[in-house]
Amino acid sequence: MKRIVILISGRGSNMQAVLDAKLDATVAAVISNNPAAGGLELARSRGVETVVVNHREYPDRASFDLVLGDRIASYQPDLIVLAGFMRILTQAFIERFNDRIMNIHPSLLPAFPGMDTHRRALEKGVRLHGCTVHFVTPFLDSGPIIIQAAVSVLPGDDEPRLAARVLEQEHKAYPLAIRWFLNGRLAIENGRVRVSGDCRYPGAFIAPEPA
Ligand code: NHR
Ligand code: GAR
Repeated sequence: MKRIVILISGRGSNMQAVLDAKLDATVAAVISNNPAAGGLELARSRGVETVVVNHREYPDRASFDLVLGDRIASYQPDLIVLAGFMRILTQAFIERFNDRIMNIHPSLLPAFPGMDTHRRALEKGVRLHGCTVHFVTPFLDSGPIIIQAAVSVLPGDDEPRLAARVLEQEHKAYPLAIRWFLNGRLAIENGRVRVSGDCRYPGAFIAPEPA
């Protein structure tokens, strides 16, 4: 059985979607940098081991990432899933787990990397917004893209409404991307992801579409 470690900072709804997805994998642990993350309690209630590595207890990013990396490595994960994880990771950390870290970002990258994506999308007046699952590289929100899901921006949308519509897509797209990874269907070639086999996902406006 493949092993997954999930990193969270907050409520953990994407973590929940992964736990609910009945993947052919064990979630070995959920780790949070934030002791108050709501997702920790949810993980415990599902019988998943939880760990807190509080970044505030470390003098710099390098020392936090070393301890975080050691805790993660102790679970020998095949895949590390960032699910609303809010700390930028150092190059040394990324290289340690090369090509085995995924993130879900709440925008259609490369638009709106970083924070406050929904507010910025509304400010720019984009008509399509969404989420992106990508492999994590040292360059923030710039790693090879696995899957994207789009939603229309509607008249009267405010930040919470738009965020909720995107989040609904996140909960579909992330388990799908993880399933593809676990089934060995993702290859990184020249900085881009090739998905092998059938990628159909009926009912959602989602890409890549089938060959
Ligand atoms: N680390 C690397 N090296 N590369 C990526 O692509 C990463 C990453 C760490 C996290 C998630 C990302 C997102 O999806 C992610 C991708 C946090 C920040 C941030 O500015 C930005 C992007 C993401 C996560 N964090 C502040 C920091 O100083 C803290 C902000 C806060 O605590 O509220 O680390 O959006
Ligand atoms: C999600 O929308 C996720 O895409 C985003 O935060 C939310 C976390 O919700 N991630 C980031 O902004 C990463 N910087 P969740 O805790 O309920 O999964």
